Amino acid sequence: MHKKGFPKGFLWGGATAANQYEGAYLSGGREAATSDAVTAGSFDHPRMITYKTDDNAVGQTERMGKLPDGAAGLIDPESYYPSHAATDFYHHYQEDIRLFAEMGFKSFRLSVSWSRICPKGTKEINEEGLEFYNSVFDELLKYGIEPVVTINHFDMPMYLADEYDGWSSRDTIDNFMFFAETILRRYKDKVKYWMTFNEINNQRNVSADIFGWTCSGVRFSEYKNKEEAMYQVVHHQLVASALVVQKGHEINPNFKIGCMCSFVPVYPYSCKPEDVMLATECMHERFFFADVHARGHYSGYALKEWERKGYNIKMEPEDISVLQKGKVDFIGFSYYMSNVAKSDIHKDVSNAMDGSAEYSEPNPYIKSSGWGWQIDPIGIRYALVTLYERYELPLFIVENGLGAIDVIEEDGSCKDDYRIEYLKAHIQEMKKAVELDGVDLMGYTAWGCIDLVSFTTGEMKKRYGFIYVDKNNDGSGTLKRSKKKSFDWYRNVIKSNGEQL
Ligand code: BGP
Repeated sequence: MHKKGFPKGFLWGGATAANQYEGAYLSGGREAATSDAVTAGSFDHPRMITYKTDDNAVGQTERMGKLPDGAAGLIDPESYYPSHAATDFYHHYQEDIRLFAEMGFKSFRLSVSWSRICPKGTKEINEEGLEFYNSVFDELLKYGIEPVVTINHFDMPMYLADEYDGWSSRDTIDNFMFFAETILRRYKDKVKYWMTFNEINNQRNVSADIFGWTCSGVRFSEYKNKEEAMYQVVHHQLVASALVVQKGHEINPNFKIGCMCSFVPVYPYSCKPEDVMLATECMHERFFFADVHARGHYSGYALKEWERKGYNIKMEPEDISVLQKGKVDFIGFSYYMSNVAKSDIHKDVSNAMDGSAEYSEPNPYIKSSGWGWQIDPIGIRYALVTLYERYELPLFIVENGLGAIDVIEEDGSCKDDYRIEYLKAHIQEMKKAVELDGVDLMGYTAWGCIDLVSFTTGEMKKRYGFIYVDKNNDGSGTLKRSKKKSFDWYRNVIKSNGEQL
């Protein structure tokens, strides 16, 4: 019989990240992370990194002094840092999880802040930090919500960035493994779904320091060859990810451990063979990291790129077998937009935060969000089919959503029909991938299910949530939570297992 709809046990839910949601950045024994030194920005005003160790550094940085205890040296008193308080999940987790449960969430994606568990990133544990996440997991499990944990989402302890130059150093693998093993062991009976590094492939954008800095504690602009430095960092992370997969399965064979990549499909602008071939090359960039995670080795085009450009990526002899033995159980990915490649253009896109690249043109057939992200629901089906046919692994959409400015009416309501429309169109296409294309899809966690800080701009006004949080771009606000119109809509989607959209 032809089975219709989403599978039983489909993991509907929402997604967040500590650096954008948790706040309490110096409470409970936590120390500063790289993301805490990034100011708020806007669409046309890039976020600034206000900490550096090198006097001659260039880029969007300013010298604010040496790293002291806590964080004083990374703070510019004139600037606002949205991660410090964010929307304060730390003090609101019970209230927020109650609201997620009311929507019927089957899963909730969050990340563990490394510097809350190991304040300096070294092998010293902060018991209070472990206790915090323990309480969060208990609260989720109380309502039957599966935690989906990103081990590392865009932050690293400041101390490691300072002393080791972050992931440039091979020693960081060892420190990270200590942190990862600590949480894998501690929560082995509470958490089943894990992902290693959030959007590991975003770092490929070496023209904007924010990606390398937050993900890896490295400012690629300080390197003579930014791209080579990025590949070295990423090699260390890929090895660490493979070690986590192996260690995790040893700790609990039932763990499902995945990777997490940002997936922005690239279409050819036209049927001109040059456009088609360019799009194929651009897709190599998209696959680069997932290929290693899923197949356990670097693909031919990757090795050729290094050879052609004369890159010398340092590896230890055992790395090849580590990568091979640490293949992921599933592919987690974010999907927000698609892109097009046109062979006869080349633009400067340094600091572009709208997903555009030097070869891309706006797609004339689709609209964009207020932040220039091209809205393409069919692209989510294209992404699912492409990834599934390439890897034949279960897929998990762990981020998707519309960043928009919400208006609170006088009666306190928020009529976010545009968000409902966006999500509905994407879920419809996602359903086709399951029903028609036979994709093995584990779940769907909508990004920023409760309002949180935008990563690319640091704004509050770029909201994604079903739940509104009273907090403004300048940090003011009561933090009061209220339901948007999309709250009831999503509750019904989950209740009907995606049948009623
Ligand atoms: C992804 C990140 C998230 C999140 C999301 C939306 O790249 O994994 O952390 O922020 O994008 O982006 P933004 O917040 O910039 O709108």
